[in-house]
Amino acid sequence: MKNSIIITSLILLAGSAVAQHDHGAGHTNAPTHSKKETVHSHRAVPEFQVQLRGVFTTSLQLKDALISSDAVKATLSASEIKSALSKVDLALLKDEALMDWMGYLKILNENLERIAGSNDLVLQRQAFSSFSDALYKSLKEFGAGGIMVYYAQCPMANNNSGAYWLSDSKEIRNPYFGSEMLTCGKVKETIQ
Ligand SMILES: [Cu+2]
Repeated sequence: MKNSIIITSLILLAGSAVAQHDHGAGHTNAPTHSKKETVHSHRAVPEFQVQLRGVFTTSLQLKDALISSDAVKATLSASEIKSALSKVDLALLKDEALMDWMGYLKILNENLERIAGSNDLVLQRQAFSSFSDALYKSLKEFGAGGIMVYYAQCPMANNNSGAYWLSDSKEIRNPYFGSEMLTCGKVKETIQ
């Protein structure tokens, strides 16, 4: 089941890549989202937004597990998010939006696997940071299906280079240090 979804995804991605990027010589395959590049706006159809919203609401359990420094609960939550991700229908997207989602999906799944496959909170929190970045980009690009999402940052996480998380509340509960630094952080952006 899982493998067949991944294989289907890769086929779609490969097909799409050929269609999008076979423009002959002179076309550079630059990374799609470098910081300076204009952000593409691909608001997805409402059905896709609802599915993506399901991934976000399921991800709140993972955030809460990390807030309470519960590595076992984090592994279980990561598996549930993978299941929510598998319900997101690729057929609702096309062209560049599909390419973008395939990129985010790969990062989301890879980091969920890292979390599900570890009992080490340090590793889980690193993976959660990458997961949160990709989920943030997805929600920002495709829309959050009518709910308010808070994007918060703790500047001390990741050895003081900072890390972000997504929440359904503007109240700060930092998932990166647990009780050591529970209320450290700041809401940087809200997404709808
Ligand atoms: Cu902090």
